[in-house]
Amino acid sequence: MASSSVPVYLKDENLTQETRDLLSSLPSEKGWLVSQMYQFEGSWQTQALVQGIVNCQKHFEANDSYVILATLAKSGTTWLKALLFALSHRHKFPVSGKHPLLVTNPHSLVPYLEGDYCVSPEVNFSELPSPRLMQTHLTHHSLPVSIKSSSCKIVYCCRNPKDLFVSIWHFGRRLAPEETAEYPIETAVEAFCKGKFIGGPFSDHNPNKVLFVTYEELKKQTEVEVKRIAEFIGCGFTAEEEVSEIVKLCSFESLSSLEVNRQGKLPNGIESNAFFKKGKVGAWRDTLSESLAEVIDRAAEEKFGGSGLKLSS
Ligand code: PAP
Repeated sequence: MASSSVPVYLKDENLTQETRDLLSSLPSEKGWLVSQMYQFEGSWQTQALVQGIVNCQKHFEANDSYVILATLAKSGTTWLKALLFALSHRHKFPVSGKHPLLVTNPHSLVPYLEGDYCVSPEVNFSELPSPRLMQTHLTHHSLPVSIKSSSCKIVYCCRNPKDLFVSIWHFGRRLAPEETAEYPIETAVEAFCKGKFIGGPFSDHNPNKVLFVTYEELKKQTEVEVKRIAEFIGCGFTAEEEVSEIVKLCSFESLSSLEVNRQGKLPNGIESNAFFKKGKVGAWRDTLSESLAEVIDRAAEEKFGGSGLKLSS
């Protein structure tokens, strides 16, 4: 993979012999975004992410004060990172002051658990202010034991599969044009429906002790949902407090127009503006034909039908 903006978790460096041995025993397939994906504990990962998962499962110690944001990539991670940071630190950083979100990309304020562990097993989160916010794309099954056994909170956000696919598709083409060039959109939809994308499949992300949020509800009634999230993570709003300022600060329009999110790169090499494309529900219509949309709808119906979960747009 030649692109210079490729983040560390898509590269094949820093692999231990133990991980190399493990990888050689796993099912693998050519991927979109990366040349090879590996099926580890039921989901598809890059080599580096398998290393990161193994490292964090061994070494990460969550305690009750952690709040974990769990998502599939492109389901609203950046937005939720901004909201969780703004909510939980609002007394230290009032929206009216010099807010860190005005000068820092949300990804630099909330660490990416298995992504940080790709680089080294020695990751120190002790400097993070309390409550410690952490983000993961892992399924419940793969989470480090301490996350499951402690009383830390998990906020889980998901998104309708067509917008999710289209968001991944454009991100992938931007990040790794040479890899995705050989991958027509029809093949990518087929792979997506079979769960063959990094972090996939999209149906097996249902952890238990969680607050369940959807991108679509968050768009539709942002203030109501943001108050619900604040209550859940233990920093509910008083009757006098205004939620609208935080909602505005973390909105797509506000974050995507900030200099820090328009220019430059994150420490992992991804361009900061890659996380802000349209930020809309139903934007899949600009990319997917009706017939490809139906392919995803059918796959989603097979996975979610009968569960009561509605992710339509
Ligand atoms: P990640 O998992 O790689 O961090 P994630 O933030 O989940 O990505 O997804 C990016 C999507 O969220 C983009 O959607 P789109 O491709 O359909 O446009 C991006 O535009 C959208 N997004 C980013 N920030 C916000 C925000 N503040 N409000 C709403 N949507 C947002």
